[in-house]
Amino acid sequence: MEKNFKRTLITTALPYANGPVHIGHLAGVYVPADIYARYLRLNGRDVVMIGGSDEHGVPITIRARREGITPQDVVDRYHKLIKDSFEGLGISFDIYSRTTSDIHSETASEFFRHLYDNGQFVEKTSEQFYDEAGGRFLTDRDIVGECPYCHAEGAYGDQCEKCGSSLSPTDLINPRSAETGATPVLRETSHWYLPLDRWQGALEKWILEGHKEWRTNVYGQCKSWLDLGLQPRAVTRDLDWGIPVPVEGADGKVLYVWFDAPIGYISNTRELLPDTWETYWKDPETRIINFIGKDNIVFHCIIFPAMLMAYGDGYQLPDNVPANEFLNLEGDKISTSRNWAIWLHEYLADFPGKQDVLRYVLTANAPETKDNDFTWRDFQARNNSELVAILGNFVNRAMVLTHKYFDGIVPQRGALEEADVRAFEDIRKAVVDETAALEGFHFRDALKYAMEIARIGNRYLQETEPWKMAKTDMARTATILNTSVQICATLAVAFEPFLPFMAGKLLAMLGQGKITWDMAGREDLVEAGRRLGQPELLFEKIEDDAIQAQLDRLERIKKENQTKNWKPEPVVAETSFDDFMKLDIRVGTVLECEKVKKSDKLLKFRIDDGMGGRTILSGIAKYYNPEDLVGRQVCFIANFPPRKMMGQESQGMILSAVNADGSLTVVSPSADATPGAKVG
Ligand code: B3M
Ligand code: ZN
Repeated sequence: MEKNFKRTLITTALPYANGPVHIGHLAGVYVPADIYARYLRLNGRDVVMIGGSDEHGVPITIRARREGITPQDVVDRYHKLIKDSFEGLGISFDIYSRTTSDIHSETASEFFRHLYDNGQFVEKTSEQFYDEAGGRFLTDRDIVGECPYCHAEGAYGDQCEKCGSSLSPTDLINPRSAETGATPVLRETSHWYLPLDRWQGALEKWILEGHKEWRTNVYGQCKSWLDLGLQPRAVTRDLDWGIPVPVEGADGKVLYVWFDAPIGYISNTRELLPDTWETYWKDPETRIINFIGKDNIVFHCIIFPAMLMAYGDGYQLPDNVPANEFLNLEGDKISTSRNWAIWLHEYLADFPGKQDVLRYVLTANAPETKDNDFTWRDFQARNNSELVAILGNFVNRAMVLTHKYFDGIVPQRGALEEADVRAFEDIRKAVVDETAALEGFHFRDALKYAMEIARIGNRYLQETEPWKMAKTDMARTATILNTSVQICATLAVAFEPFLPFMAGKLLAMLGQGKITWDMAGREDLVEAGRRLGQPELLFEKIEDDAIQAQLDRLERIKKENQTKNWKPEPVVAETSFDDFMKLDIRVGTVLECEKVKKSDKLLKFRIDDGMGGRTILSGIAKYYNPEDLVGRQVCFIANFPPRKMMGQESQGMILSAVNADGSLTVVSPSADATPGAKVG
């Protein structure tokens, strides 16, 4: 472990170019990877950070077919969107390329060919569904039919989206090809498999013995895969979208997307560094770190390493795979198909100039050891009470006071007093803790230590009160503000990996050019006499209406989803006419209607029931303005016993329909009926 590496290769999971990137991707992979890369660069370490779009795989072909465009159109669209939005957030890839590049298909083909030539595959024949009309093999998703459970039409060969049952194509009633409508037939096909079982021992030794320091979630998943015993995995598919299998007699076959995608890390390194890429992959003094989400652990810790070992030729395995758990959104799993996400490109458009706020919140809440929740209220609170009130506030006070008392010129300091010495000591301690946390991939903790520096700064100003001191002792004031400016410089360094936009702004204000990590905590980084820039606010308050707009959007999406997935409640057990006749349902006219005090649910009705009138309470206050109901007719059950609700008596029950989104609609006669008329 404690090896001295010469260089670091950081890889980030390649997002599918099948949709935009959302906060779950960011929190899981790209923000932590970027923090780490920036931190290493500040340390002057040799580091490259590799990214790119994963542009193969079945979902891309399905989307293309649905939209009537080509798979290439799909990936062109999303690759650009993803690349631009990463750039907008300041994710500092050294290269962000794509798996449809020539260099990638060449690299992946050569990789396959090398394994093939060296007897690293086994070939196996199996039966798969084939579309004779379309002349191609079908994946489970390409087959549709009637769901055997809910009888919905258009269920897929792997799942019914209506009732959620998971299926296999043979379960479907009247299965047919989604593309041509033909009935699929079983046909023999042969594929190449990577015999993972051959690598079982080597993988156990490498992970279970050699990498006990990995995160428990990663180590644990690997261990359970290994304990189950590894099986050969198919690395080719019958598909027309992907990298053609580069051997004779493999027409219509492509590399499985999970075979080619990780090779994308290699291709992209080659594209970035045509002459030196091999040192980043084959020199044992290179440290490879894979940033991924937890659903990718097996591919990065078992399958890709087995591929690299099978290839040989000095390929190095990752030294660490800091996989994160999942981020939820407002208590619900993030889902692309349900549109339950905050999309990066939309965030950047809705909150211009607030990239760092998102980076901050996603790091403070990073799902490092368990799933975590993003909420807009927490986003607002962290901005307003941490970024604005602690970090922004300290820097602003230090800058404004230096301008006020010393015309923005860093004053010469005198001898340090106890408070100054203590502040510097505390800060250096926080920097040491932050450094250790960063080295250990504990980015949440690292961010807390960085914030601690700003807290120390605020406490220092509170204690030394330069605004009072300035009335009596300008020499002491000079020392305090000199110290405060030094603390600002430390903040710029300590926060650069997390909040690069803020750091850039702050460094400009401080007139500070290049920075390095070892500058953090220094007492003389900004020399006396230097002219500071105009103080600018680093963060601004986020108001309720901006947050409300986001919550409204999510509420709308939730409603849409409820309506889309809604099924009428099953009809209850049979009953008889006689039983029905026991309920006395009548029409009444609403004479008065008002909200019940202290209840957000209840409305109180005065009803003309043709029998002298009655009072009924009904839980529909969320869906109606009481005034709008006056004069309308309703149906109500007239022979329920009176019942107390919120201290008031209700003499019956107003009938309403329960809608897909849970809202209630009052049942009214289609034309005026006589008050008191019986319904039946
Ligand atoms: N495209 C899967 C994912 O986004 C995938 C990662 C590839 S990394 C080589 O979950
Ligand atoms: Zn179903």
